[in-house]
Amino acid sequence: MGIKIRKSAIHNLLPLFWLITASSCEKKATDKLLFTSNSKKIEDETHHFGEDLRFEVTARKVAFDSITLEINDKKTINGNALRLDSSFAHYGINTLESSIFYEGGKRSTRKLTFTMLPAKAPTQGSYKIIKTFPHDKNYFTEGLSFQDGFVYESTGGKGKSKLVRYALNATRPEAEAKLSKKYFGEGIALVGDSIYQLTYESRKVLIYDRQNLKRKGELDYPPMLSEGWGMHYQKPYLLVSDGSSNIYFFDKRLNLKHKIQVTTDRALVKNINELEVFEGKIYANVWQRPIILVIDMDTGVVKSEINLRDLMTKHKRTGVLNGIAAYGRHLLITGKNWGELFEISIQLQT
Ligand SMILES: [Ca+2]
Repeated sequence: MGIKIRKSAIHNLLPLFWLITASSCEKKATDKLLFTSNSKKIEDETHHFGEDLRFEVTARKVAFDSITLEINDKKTINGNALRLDSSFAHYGINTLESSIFYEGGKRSTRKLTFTMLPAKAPTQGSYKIIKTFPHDKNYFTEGLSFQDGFVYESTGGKGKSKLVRYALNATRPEAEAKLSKKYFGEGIALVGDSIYQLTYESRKVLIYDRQNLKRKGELDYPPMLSEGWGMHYQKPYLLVSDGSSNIYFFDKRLNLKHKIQVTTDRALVKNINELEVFEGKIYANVWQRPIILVIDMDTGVVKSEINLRDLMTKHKRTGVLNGIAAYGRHLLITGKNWGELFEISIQLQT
């Protein structure tokens, strides 16, 4: 039941609301008259480590005493310029709060964001098909893992979502768990004796026994995750993507430990999807693009990009690439409703 408020009570509250709104609007307007700054330029431009970030203020009508800058709640400096350093800034979106002190202790604060990108462009990696295995065309692939001779796959679709386990080369699963209609299966991670499965919009991680694929628990999504897309377990972290540029690092109970933002020299990369950690780097699909990104696990910087467009064209694959699993020194890759699962080797330039 909703909370009922008498009309007269709302009337009594209105003048106070107007007062607060009016006074904060007035203050902002006054601040604008008092100071102008290059905040828009800071927000629009991209920034790099080793460069200076300069917050330029012009005072109008008043004389200001001093400025402090606070970056990512990590570093405060007195003054209007600082050299960008990895001890307090990171690749992706950073926050900057400026405080301008004027007329004997009065303060005007402004919050803005600035974007840090790496200077170096990703190198172009290449691949070679080693072997082709069958893949069930009915699988709307959302997550792929491989361990001890078996492929683990999560498939999506309302009423069609499943978690399946099959031997490489097999066309039928030897174990499967169907999801109820309310769940849309997404990325999976093999976590010891368990399998974690993300769901798209239901905000639940479903937990299974790895041997028999029986459900044995679930976890709620923490608030910072917008949706569940890709997942991988790299001890001690569960890596999770949610369709943004972020890759979150959680513990096994979904407590956030840290996150990275995926960047190239040109921009933040959105729609990070299925994940796999392979040879110390994160390999990620980008939704609706025929590429695999090779991402530095500490910084989020895309080191290399592998374009698989010709593989898709050659095999007339229209469903998007969305499965990556480490397979010894090679990768297994597939896509939504593809008839094949490809074993590929990767060559990266350094
Ligand atoms: Ca994977």
